Amino acid sequence: MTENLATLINKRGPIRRIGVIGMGYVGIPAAALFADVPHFEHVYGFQRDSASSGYKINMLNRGESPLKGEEPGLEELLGKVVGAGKFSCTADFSKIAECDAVTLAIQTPFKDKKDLLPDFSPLIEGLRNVGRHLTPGMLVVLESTITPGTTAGMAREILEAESGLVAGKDFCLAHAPERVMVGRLLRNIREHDRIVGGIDEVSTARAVELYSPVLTAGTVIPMTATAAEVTKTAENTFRDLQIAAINQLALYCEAMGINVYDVRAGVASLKGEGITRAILWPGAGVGGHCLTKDTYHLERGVQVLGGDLDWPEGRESLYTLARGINDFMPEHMLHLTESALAQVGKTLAGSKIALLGWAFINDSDDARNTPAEPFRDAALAAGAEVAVHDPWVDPATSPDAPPGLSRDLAGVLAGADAVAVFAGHKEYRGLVPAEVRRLCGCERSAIVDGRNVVDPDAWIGAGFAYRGIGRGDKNRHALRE
Ligand code: SAJ
Repeated sequence: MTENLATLINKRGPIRRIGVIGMGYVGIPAAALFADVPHFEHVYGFQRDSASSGYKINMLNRGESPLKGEEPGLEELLGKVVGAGKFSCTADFSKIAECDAVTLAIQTPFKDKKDLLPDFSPLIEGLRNVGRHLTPGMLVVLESTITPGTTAGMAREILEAESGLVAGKDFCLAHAPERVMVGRLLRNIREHDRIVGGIDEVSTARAVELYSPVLTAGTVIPMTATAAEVTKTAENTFRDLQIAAINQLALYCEAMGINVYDVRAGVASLKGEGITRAILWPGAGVGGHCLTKDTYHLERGVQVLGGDLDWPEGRESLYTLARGINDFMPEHMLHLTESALAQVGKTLAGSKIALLGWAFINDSDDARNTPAEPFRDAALAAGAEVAVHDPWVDPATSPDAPPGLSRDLAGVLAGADAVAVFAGHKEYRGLVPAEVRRLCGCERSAIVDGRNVVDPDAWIGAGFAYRGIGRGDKNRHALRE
């Protein structure tokens, strides 16, 4: 099997031309970094010319980044590689045939988390496009986070069916999961170690050849494709678990009348060899395209690959339990809002809530699966009016923007009975209680801090009813005149 493949690779020679399918938060920085490697001749960014995303093609070919949030160095790098003629974006997928290596960075959301059904339709379409133009000796890499077993299973089948070629004999196939975070995309790709897993050794080696030149600080960690899939889904599942642990503790601290941040600092102070307390930060919930679904990819992987799992039938897994805790936090924010409104003699019904921060993460335009959405929906269902403000999420272009999203803070605060902070944007860290009170224009208003961005004493002192996640030491305060 692999001799044939090894011969094909030797005949083809070193990787020179690369294709990246999916011009999003993962594909754009990856393509730009590949194009910046001196010995890679050209990189195609493949993007469907769709109504919602087609605009990216011309922007990228002008060397402009369609990503709104702050992405240090990305615009400059795009300008450089487009200017040098090393990167171009196209909707002509037939150019895949010119490539030595093609990567797929396509969203893999879940259709139904309860039944663990992922929506692989965008990925399948991408794989079909690759399969149609696959040539012997080419390398195909899945960068999307996927259910363990997908690379050697569904992906291989589609590529073989579309191309008539055989993976591991006629072409290389691997998984090299992305590990990027918005706001530091280039740095993450350059500096994080890169997990690379082929369906066989030749595929792994070819993928190592592709990624090594891009890394400045990280190293490539080779393994099998399935181990790479489990590594990625597990690292996000563990992060979600760590966040659930501190969120549960925050709920306990509120009930016990103490400050979770004191406790967190205390727990984090225990250091020494072998002792690391990866204690994270509590908050209004977990959003994004990763932590909200990767647990389910891992759980599904066990179903797909794990024949003889020794675990009591029907007993919930620790990981999905953690998902449940993090999904509860927006509801908890509503309970805190209700309690604060009651302290100023109001109810959810008939009140106006100013929701500050629609993005799922600080100082970013990324609002995928934002925890602010279930809060807004529940508050509306309870008869409240909800006005949403976010300085980053663009109402005009963001596919995740809620109706009425505004960048006019004064307008959103006008008449607000309660202010609920869902994202820790820097714009909210400087809010002045007296100014907010003036803008709200109400006799009494409430502030509910889901990201620990405000100083409770300052707001209590200004006559607000204050509530904060984990702030049991302040949530039972008396109202000030
Ligand atoms: N969050 C908390 N408390 C924390 C950290 C995060 O409530 O202490 C919340 C955030 O507010 C956000 C959500 O969790 O709503 C996710 O935040 P994140 O910082 O995990 O951001 P992601 O989802 O973009 O990044 C994660 C990272 N995974 C790990 O660190 C294991 C990143 O490295 C991955 O590349 C990314 O998922 C991904 O693409 O998989």
